[in-house]
Amino acid sequence: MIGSDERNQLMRQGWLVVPEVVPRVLCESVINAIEVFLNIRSDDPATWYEHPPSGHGIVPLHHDQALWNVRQYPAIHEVFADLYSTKELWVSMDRVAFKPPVSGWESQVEVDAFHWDGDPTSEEFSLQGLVYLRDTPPELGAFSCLPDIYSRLDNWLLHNDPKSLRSSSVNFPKKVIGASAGSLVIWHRRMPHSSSLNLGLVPRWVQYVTMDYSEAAGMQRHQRTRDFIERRPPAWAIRQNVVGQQVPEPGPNVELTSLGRKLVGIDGW
Ligand SMILES: O=C(O)CCC(=O)C(=O)O
Repeated sequence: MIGSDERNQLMRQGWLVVPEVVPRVLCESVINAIEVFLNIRSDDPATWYEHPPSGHGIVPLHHDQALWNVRQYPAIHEVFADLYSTKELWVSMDRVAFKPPVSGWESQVEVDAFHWDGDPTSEEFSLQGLVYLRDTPPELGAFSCLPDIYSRLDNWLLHNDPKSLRSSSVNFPKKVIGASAGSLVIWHRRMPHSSSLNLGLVPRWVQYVTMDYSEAAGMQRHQRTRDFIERRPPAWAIRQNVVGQQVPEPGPNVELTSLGRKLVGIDGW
């Protein structure tokens, strides 16, 4: 249960950690799906570096049953329902990430570029989130953000072009947010964010999950239902064309609970 204190904290500081929302067994199933997809082994470093890396270690997998079991896990919905003050939400069909410890590959990609995924000038209340699938201390490439820019964003935008974020971000303290397996890290869409270098000894594993008002602008029910049934990544993910993306994604049909059907948009609330 998220109370007004946590909601206020999220609004004020731009981020919130809800500890251990998802059971470890569900997290491990997602890790297993990533291992199968990438043909890697979590406990075998020799397999970690065979794939072309991308900034946060994005893995273009969206429709595995294990990912859906996390998305339709009731406690995740409860957290977002408390934050949005309505249970009538749709879940994102976002992907997962696998980021091995630094080993030279990180020099080829921009791993630390702070950004917004949407328009930072928008006043809309909209959240983003991820679940750490294993314990993720800060040095393990944890989520990072710039609360000082967030807290004075309107003023910052008056004096800065959003495109300058990359260069100006060096002047602001970076908050690196570690948490235990199953924890949900949520941030306001106006928070500049990134992930940090994995300076640990083991990979970082993440599933991106968020929710938004159902019927929110731009989110069409028939498109979502079709994406789900046809195992298609969301259109924005197809546009990004991450290496290894398959459209549609192969695999057996996903089973949804009655909550899951509502979170997709197949059934109404
Ligand atoms: O993976 C992370 O920690 C940050 C992800 C990110 O930057 C994003 O979702 O846009």
